[in-house]
Amino acid sequence: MSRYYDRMHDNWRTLAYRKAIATLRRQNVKVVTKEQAKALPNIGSRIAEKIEEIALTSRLQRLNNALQDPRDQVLQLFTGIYGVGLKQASLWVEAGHRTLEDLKNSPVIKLTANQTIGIEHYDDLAQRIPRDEVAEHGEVVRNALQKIDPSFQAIIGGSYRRGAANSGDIDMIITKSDSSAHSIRTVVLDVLVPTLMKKGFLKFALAASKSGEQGDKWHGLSCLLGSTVWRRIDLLIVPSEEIGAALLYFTGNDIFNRSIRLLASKKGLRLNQRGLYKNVIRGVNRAKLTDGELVEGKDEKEIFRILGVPWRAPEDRNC
Ligand code: DCP
Ligand code: MG
Ligand code: MN
Repeated sequence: MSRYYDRMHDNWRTLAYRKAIATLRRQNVKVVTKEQAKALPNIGSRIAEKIEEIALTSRLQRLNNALQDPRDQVLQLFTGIYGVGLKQASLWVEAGHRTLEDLKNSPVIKLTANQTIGIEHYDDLAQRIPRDEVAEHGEVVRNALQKIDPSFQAIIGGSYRRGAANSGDIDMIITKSDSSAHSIRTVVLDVLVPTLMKKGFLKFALAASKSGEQGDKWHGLSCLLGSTVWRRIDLLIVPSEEIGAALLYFTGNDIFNRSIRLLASKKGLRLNQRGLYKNVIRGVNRAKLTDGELVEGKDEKEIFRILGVPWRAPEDRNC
């Protein structure tokens, strides 16, 4: 169900199921009845009923229906295109489109550059990336970067840093000691990316969907020499002052990040991908009124210590 809702870009339900799954994983006795399930954290009555159905019948009717409904199947196909949301997908379905070919050949649809690439590489981008291959992509980036300037560091973050056997994308955290975001950005965007494009490793720059943080990230597609499979890669530009907070943020997972941020805010602190701040003035509903003063940004372990949270290795952050 979580994967189904994720494909439908229903973030709220995806998260609800992921939290319930995490709770179930922690149990050491089989959960069979809905009452048993409902008594556990992060499991509401709707999910509890589904748990009981699965425990008793080894299947889930709601999921079978969802996977068999033809309209849902087309929606899943279309929302599976990189950069296509539920709204866009629904409009295409309403207009009578059923296949990727329909979209490509339609005389009226104007696909964006991202969507065109998303369709051309649909199967590649739907696959998870084996851990060894993530490491190889990281190695290509690191070697190119250190050839430009040996004092650069390139760390693979995201699910890879959490020890995952496979990843959805490659998250490369790029930093250099005593360096500003501006100086790192200049090297990454003006030298590293063009070099790797020319080498044929980087294939395509995806237009960022959200502006704002835009300048500190490069989203694109990469492909190992001798392979034909294109992968999603993020280059994250991090000044040395912020490397601890950035490592924390870009290691995730997203649920862990939410919890630790909430914990910080309950202690009157604020944590984001740049640092841990104090004396943040908040108004109603914890709305932030001032940025506050930086307490720690450089050292990941130090951020845990100041928050009073025992150190959690990246492998233990799969919430
Ligand atoms: N992140 C977050 N909240 C989000 C998106 C991302 O806190 N809404 C943080 C935590 C993630 C990290 O950024 O671990 C990298 O984002 P990814 O989307 O690449 O997620 P992962 O690397 O964790 O998983 P995947 O293997 O699917 O890439
Ligand atoms: Mg990732
Ligand atoms: Mn990513």
